[in-house]
Amino acid sequence: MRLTSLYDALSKRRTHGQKSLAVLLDPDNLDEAGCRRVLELSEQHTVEYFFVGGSLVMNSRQAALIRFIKSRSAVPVLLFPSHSLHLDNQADGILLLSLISGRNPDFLIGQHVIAAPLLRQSNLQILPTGYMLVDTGRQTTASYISGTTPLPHDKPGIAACTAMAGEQLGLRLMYLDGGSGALYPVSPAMIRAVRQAVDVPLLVGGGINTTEKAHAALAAGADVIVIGNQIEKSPDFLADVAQVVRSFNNSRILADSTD
Ligand code: 1GP
Repeated sequence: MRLTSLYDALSKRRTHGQKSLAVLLDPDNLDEAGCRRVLELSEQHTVEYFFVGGSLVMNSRQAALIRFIKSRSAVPVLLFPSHSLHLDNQADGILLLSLISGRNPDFLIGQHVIAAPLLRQSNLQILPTGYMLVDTGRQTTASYISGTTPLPHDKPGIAACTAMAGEQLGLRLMYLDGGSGALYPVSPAMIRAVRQAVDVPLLVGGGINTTEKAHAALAAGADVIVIGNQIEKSPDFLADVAQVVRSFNNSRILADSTD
């Protein structure tokens, strides 16, 4: 399997220390007005990716949402599927998630076997992703639906070894996720431990609902922060968090030019 241009771009950004913002749009939660507002804001503030998905997605709503985004925005759309049926060729790519924090074979490999021939026929760029759910204070839809136990919040060492194993198995991205609407985000200590353990780009999401939490995740080593709920609730948060990412990237450019 050839690595894709979306992956190459992300990997290059990581090499240059450039951070990215991904906005998660859940077809089951978003109304048209909210989506319109998010798309308008993404014209003025840099959003690197739209992730589309959720744990209980209805396919017709997902297709309509992707069509809506693609008709109005040039930002790449990546599927963030919770099931092999959640494929859609209108998107640019797919986070092909293997739930490596869990021990449910269906989400480690089973769903992927079902999806493989469909993916082969599609034009979707494939981003093989080690997906790690982290305990963040309450059971999330993702851990309930997947029937898996999330990584303990205060055990960065387990997360680091899990990511290391995922990288050794050939996964090209790691995603630490507290789950949508997490009570608190993945800890900076865990992000740092995973960052030190692997070289691949690191995505972090779940419960990032303030600019301080966004900054903390980036400072600890996240390459991409993923935000869903808070932008759904209050679309203008997109502008605030994009500003945090921009200042991070500008300070890095400044540091490089004075080296
Ligand atoms: C969930 O990481 C994403 O899978 C986003 O979480 O909705 O809490 O921002 P939030």
